[in-house]
Amino acid sequence: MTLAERALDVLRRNDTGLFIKPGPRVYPFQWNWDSALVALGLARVDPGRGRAEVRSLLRGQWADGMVPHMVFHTPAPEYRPGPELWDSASCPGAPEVPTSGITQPPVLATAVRALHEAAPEPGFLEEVLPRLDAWHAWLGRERSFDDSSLVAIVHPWESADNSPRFDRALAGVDVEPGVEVERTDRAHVDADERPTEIDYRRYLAIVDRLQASGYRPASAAESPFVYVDLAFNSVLAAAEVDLAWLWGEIGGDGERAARAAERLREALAACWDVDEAVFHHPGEDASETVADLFPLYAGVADGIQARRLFDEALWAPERYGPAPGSPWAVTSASKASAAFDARRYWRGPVWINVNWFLIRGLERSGLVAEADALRGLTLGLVERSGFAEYYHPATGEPLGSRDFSWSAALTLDLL
Ligand code: 2M8
Repeated sequence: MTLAERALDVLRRNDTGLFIKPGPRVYPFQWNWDSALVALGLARVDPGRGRAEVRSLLRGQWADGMVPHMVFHTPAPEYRPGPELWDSASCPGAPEVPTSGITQPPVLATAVRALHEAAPEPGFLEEVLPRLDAWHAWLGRERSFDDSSLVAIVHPWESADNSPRFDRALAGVDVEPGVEVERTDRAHVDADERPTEIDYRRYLAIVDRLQASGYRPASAAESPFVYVDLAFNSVLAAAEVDLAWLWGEIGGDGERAARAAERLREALAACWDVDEAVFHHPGEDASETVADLFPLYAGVADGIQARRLFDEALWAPERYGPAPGSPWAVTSASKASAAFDARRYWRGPVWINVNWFLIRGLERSGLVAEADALRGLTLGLVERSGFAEYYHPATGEPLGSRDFSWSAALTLDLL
């Protein structure tokens, strides 16, 4: 089988009929940005199935516009925490299907654009654009945090959960001693590749506290965990650009999306650090994780910034790039960071979705040869090690789940 045939085969095997699960065993439910990235890859080979994925995710949308991070279409007692933890039925505005009460990086509008550009389906944009707009508007309304226009996340599960960039905010979350935590994840994946026990307890403690307000704290600042994630905001900025463009396709009103895109992009651009050659919150240290590179994906780096970011960070052997003895890039945390861990997920390993966002960002910044180099390296990794959830940067060893859907779907797009 060719690489493309193998990728499609993974998606077909992970297809439950209702949705495509992220991986065959570890992740039996529908996850938000997983399904969006899957739809985006399917735009290349089967746009009809891609649109079905968008529709199934939107079945989980709440009345206030939020599209949740997990949708529990069917029971899967082998994964904890599942619907019993979230108890969405007791929350006002929750949909009929059980879901989680938090969200995830909003890639969906970008996927809808890819599907539309591949093969427009009459009526599809009219059906989904108002719903995407409601989700993005909810983020701007409920998750505004300071005067910067950037939005906050209220749980690490809303982004790359185990990343060291969340450590400081997470350390402030109190956990009750002696509470038993059921770790179904470690039935399938080695413990040294997954979050630690204390971090898992903190994840559950945040859910517990958010639940008291039906997952709608009076403001993001009221949440036990709050973080302004540049990766999440860069995804949102690009999605607002795509949504405004999509509204234009049907002569609709893309004004809110266009204005939001402009504000977000301006705020991201203001995060440039001329000394470190990466983006981070002004007045704070760099996170030393790939989030510092993500504004590239939002297209906010000028020519000089993009060049420096590539040479001095993304491709620099001592930070995120290929190095002698560690040829696989981009590492999810900088190798120069004290928190770097080559095996533990989001704390160092290479991810196909991260590389995909950065390849798009390099293209957007006019660094086409550099984008090609990263594309070549990424495809070389899946060719060699299969469609893993993440990979060891030194050995290329597949880690986490095997036959991982977004790795397969994004391979289709990269090819
Ligand atoms: C991971 O998150 C879930 C919890 O939501 C887990 O650890 O069990 C993260 O990598 C997340 O970003 C991803 O969407 C999810 C499914 O692939 O797995």
